[in-house]
Amino acid sequence: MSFNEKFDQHGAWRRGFALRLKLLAEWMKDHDLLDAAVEERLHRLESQVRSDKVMVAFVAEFSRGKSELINAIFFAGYGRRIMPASAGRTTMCPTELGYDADVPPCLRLLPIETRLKSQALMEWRMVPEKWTRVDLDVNDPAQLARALEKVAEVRHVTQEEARLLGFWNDSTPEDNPLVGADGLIEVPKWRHALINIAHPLLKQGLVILDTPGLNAIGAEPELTVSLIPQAHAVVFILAADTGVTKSDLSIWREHLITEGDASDARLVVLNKIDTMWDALSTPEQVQAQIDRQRATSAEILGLPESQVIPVSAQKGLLAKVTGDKALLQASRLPALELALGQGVMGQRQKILRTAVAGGIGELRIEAGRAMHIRRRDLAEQMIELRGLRGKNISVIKHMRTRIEQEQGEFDTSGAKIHAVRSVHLKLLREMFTLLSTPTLKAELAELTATLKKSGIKLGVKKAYGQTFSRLREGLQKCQILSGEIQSMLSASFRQLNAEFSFSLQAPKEPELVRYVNDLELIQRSHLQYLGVSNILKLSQAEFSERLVRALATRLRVVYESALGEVELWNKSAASQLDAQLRERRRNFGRRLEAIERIQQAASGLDERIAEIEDQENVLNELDTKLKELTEHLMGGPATHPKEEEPAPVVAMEQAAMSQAA
Ligand SMILES: Nc1nc2c(ncn2[C@@H]2O[C@H](COP(=O)(O)OP(=O)(O)OP(=O)(O)O)[C@@H](O)[C@H]2O)c(=O)[nH]1
Ligand SMILES: [Mg+2]
Repeated sequence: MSFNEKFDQHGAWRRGFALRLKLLAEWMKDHDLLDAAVEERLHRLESQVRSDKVMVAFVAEFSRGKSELINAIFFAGYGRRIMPASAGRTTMCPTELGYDADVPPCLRLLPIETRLKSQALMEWRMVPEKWTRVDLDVNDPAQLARALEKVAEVRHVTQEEARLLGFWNDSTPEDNPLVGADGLIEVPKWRHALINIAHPLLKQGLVILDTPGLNAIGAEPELTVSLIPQAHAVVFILAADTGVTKSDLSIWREHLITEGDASDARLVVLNKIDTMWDALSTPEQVQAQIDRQRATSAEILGLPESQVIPVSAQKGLLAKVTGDKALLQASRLPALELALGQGVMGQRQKILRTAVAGGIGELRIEAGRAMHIRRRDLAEQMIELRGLRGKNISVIKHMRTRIEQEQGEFDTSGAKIHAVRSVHLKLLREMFTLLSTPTLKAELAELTATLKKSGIKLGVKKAYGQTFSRLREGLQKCQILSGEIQSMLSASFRQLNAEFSFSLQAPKEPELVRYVNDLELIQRSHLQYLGVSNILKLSQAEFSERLVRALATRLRVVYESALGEVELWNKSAASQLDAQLRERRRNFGRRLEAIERIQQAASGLDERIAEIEDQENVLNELDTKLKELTEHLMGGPATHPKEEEPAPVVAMEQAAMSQAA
């Protein structure tokens, strides 16, 4: 199955999943199984699957055929070349192709001058008015292609301007661009381009990143330290006619070498094999030549040969446009598409499905708990009622008094429960503060200040090291706090269980170790980037500022997801408590009501017992249904929704969180 087909299939699965999840939520709501934690869980699952984007980045020296390959794989359906691809430098700014339903088809361009300001690219994304917008007509491929030519636009600026924009550096003269006869320097006109089109694959969450030929100077730090490392797959392109050149190798080292397990998300393409098709050689000789080039390239990059895929993007595009099957085979494009499909999509799907399965498991436990309480309450009522059989009026009266007394005691114990929660909340607020944006900002402000100090050039590693070790310490402190909260929760839940025969269970503690690992990865990618060729640029204040901005956007993602996990953990504990308190109150109500009815002889005892039996049956059915629904995540019956009750503990915590934030 090719990448496109595999992606399509993945999209269909996601759509089906979202629908089934929605039906499950409705069903749960109808049956009063939707407490705050379950709702949050459903919400997460939904957005996890809906917003799951797959980014494939194309990285290489200029003119290796990145844009042409994108045309051949994704846009041959337009019957022509869509992304500009031509000899020499063509794509001048990183170009992201994706689909956002809320925005009309358009090309948005961020002027290069925004580099003079300190905001990170991620922040510019939030200010649409700073981008130049060109509307696209997807039904007119010629217009589309013409509009996209803008990503190749350049400007000519003075040396001073080039320096300010980050394209000129006096300490690395060999990397500087050539100065024109007029003394001016050519720089990209745009800093970043976003293309929004309703291409079927993009609509399903594929994001393609085309990059300009990366040379040492002028590349956006954000591209290296954030966009490329976060791509789910990176396609690195070599040209068969040049082999691995020195600059190919330095790009490979700077952007593509990753430690750890991401290696199957790296594909190396040996493009332009058609340059070896030579009418004077036999097909075998051509083949041998391609094989040789492939083996040499693999060896230089330190990869197994199987990971270098020879293709001809240009002939592949031509073959698709003209419907020439033999040429398509010869271009070997289908083999590359297959590898992309299996490697990238297979991996991605596996990860997503595992995450989803974990979420559904938790959901089941959470919803199962509510049913368990109800079942137990029914059993208790049953015992109570059976005990009333054959008893006289005074015994029944006495029982009523006893239930009322129990109810009174339970109400006063509410204060105790809240006292436990308030200690818990205090610790929790400390965690929220440690993971908050202001804390992160303060750390990074310090890093910027240190990097800006002159003479620091060689102490960069140390400066980064200090910042990261402080961040790590913060996370470790969070871990200790969460351990404390967890043991407090377990102890107080145990106590409440004993006292009120609740069945509270402390939810799984958040695993903050994961985030410590994320920090490590980020630190490593920054140091790798700086280590290669950019360390000298740190003497420029704007450069270090931009670098730290890029770092901040990545760290924020980590901190936000850690915070999210802590919140979910807390919500799950709070909503359990809420649910049990609520059910218990209802239980008292039901018991009193039953006694009343028996007293008034409005309905007999046997009738009431039969009613409870019915309810037990209904509950069993619900249980079976929930299992079935979660197992296949299939549609459920819709019945009458019930009104929702407020959740006091959760509300109280939300107030506390917004205070801490
Ligand atoms: N013969 C041959 N030429 C190719 C092939 N792929 C791309 N080219 C040509 O190589 C030139 C550069 O291709 P691009 O796609 O613009 O290269 P790029 O890597 O995007 O380059 P930049 O945008 O400058 O970074 C164009 O003239 C393409 O037509 C191929 O498979 N065979
Ligand atoms: Mg290009």
